[in-house]
Amino acid sequence: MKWKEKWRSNMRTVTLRLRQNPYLSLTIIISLVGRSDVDTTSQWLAPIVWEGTFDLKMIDSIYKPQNITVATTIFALGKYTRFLKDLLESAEKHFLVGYRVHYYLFTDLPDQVPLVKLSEGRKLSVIKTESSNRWQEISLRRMERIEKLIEEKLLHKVDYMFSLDVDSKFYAHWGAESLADLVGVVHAWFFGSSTQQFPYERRPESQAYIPYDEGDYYYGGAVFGGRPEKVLKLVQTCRKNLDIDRANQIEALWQEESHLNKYFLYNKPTKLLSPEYLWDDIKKRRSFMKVVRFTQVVKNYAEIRPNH
Ligand code: UD2
Repeated sequence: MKWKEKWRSNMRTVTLRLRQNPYLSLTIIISLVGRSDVDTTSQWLAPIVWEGTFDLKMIDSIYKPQNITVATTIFALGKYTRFLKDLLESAEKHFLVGYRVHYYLFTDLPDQVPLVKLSEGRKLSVIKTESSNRWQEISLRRMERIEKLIEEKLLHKVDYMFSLDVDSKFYAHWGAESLADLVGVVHAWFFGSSTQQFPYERRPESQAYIPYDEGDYYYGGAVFGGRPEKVLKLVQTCRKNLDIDRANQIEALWQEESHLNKYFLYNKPTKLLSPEYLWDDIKKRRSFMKVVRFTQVVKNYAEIRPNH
């Protein structure tokens, strides 16, 4: 259908719906019209989730009756425990509200886990974890720890899962529209950049190597998810490649994020979350950002990391 015909037909639907229900929310109107200012599908036809591209009522009517459980892994080692209160409190307000969520919290300091009131159907388990004196090691070892957790506790027991960076906060709705077999988030700083500008690992000696003439998106390491069996393949592959790199005494430019990008290049995510799902507090908000759902909070790297 040509765009003009599509536009006319969309407008007819909007007018009709408005007549039927004048209180129809702006979100639904936008979702009928769609988004023309951003790509809403990848080249392999995976949806890219933006405000205005989904009908939440319909999505909830699909997932709610299934009574799904979503596991969520969070690592808070050393001084990063200070981010837990804000992250968990804001998650209870915005993250998969109305769904069963099981937070798995990895920390070396269980005493510093704040008491946050969780809604019905939601729980939190603390997993005591050894820290390291290198932040790079803390960040990249998440892969093997998630691998072990999936094998021991999540496989065939939960429906979906996410891994989230702890130095973050929810500001708006993040719901079941984010669920799929394999989910990646488009990195806020590289959305719209050319693939040559992506900070992929470019040294062929690393298992995370991606040549300059390849690539499609640059994904943030702070958020990934999907069905446990799909995420297991992802974390297993990244862990193995991180082990090979370690044996060869090379560390990829952005640690596990580089390996994640390599994995997603050859094992495409079935759903991409737009930068609404991983913004950065220090980044100026752009016009295509109708909403910021989840964002990295500002932190003083020199003060907070064990090494800098
Ligand atoms: C980027 C990525 C991050 C990861 C990292 C790897 C985004 C937005 N961020 O973040 O996901 O890929 O690069 O280099 O995509 N942590 C601790 N204690 C520490 C250090 C780290 O618990 O002392 C954990 C914590 O969960 C934190 C995560 O590791 O959220 C990533 O570390 P970071 O936030 O310092 O890394 P950053 O901001 O460079």
